Amino acid sequence: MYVLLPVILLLAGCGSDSVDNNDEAQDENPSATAPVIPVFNADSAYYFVEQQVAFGPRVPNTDAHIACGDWLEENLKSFADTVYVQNTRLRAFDGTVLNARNFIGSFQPEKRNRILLCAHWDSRPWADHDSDPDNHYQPIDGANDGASGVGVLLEVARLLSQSKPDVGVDIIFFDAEDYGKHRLINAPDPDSWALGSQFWASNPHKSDYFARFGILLDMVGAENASFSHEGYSMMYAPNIVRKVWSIARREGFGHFFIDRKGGYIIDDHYYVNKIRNIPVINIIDQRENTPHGFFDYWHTVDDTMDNIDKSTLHAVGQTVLSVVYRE
Ligand code: AHN
Ligand code: ZN
Repeated sequence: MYVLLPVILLLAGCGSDSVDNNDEAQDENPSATAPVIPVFNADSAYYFVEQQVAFGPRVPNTDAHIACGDWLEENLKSFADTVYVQNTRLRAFDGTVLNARNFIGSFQPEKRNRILLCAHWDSRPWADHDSDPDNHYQPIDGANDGASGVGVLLEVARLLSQSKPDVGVDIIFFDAEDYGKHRLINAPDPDSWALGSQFWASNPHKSDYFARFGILLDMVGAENASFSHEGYSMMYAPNIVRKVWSIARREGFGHFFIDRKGGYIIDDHYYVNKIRNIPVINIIDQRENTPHGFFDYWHTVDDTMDNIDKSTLHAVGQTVLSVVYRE
């Protein structure tokens, strides 16, 4: 009997959620000035990823895209102090007019000192890097490419609603990032990616909007992810890259956050840097052993829940929280 009791207590301990753990951490904190950093719940983040994928591919101008957008807005409203929705039409490289929505969730909007966190929520209409040519015009689930970054940020949003950091935070879910030029269609390429962030950068939700710095999450859910120093991040915000990577290493995530030079990726952060002059870095999974430089299933029909790894979501989510709550 006396053997069973500790087991039961242990199980009860496992069942308590991150909020309870948090309170304990606060009680035990020996220093009054050290920030209390919430515990990132990777199960919760994983579930947010799963729910997005369950709508089907979030390709602009489809029912799944509308339904997932409505779901995102509802979730963001449950966590943020203020939610802005930008509803607009954007012209894709092939002439298609995309009905697009950017969602902006503001936390402590009265604060002047702000940090921007962002990810894209749409998924690519074409698996143009699939090994099977029959799939080259099939849409992708985008579990990693799209849903992972949003899932991590929804969990960050949930935790922000429970305890306030010293800084204000804006979480932006950009639309129409992944409608860039199809590999096999002959068309002009420049600026065909990241249409939602290009729109927001030219038309921010508040005309005088500024954030001290920003972090973009792109493909943060694959097994053995490798986050190297992305080129434009180093060009526009080298000190932010160094800060984030050093916090990640201190948190024990040095195997994901590698101190190595990565490639230059045209992504949402590029336009926010270039057009809005806000230093934004990209935490993006770059590989040295694949033909395109990204994870194995990039822009293939295998970018599914089967290839989402909770330990990667956890490393990125906990790192972002540590950055935010230390500011
Ligand atoms: C280019 O391939 C030019 N940019 C990649 C940005 C991207 C696509 N991120 C996810 N999907
Ligand atoms: Zn993509």
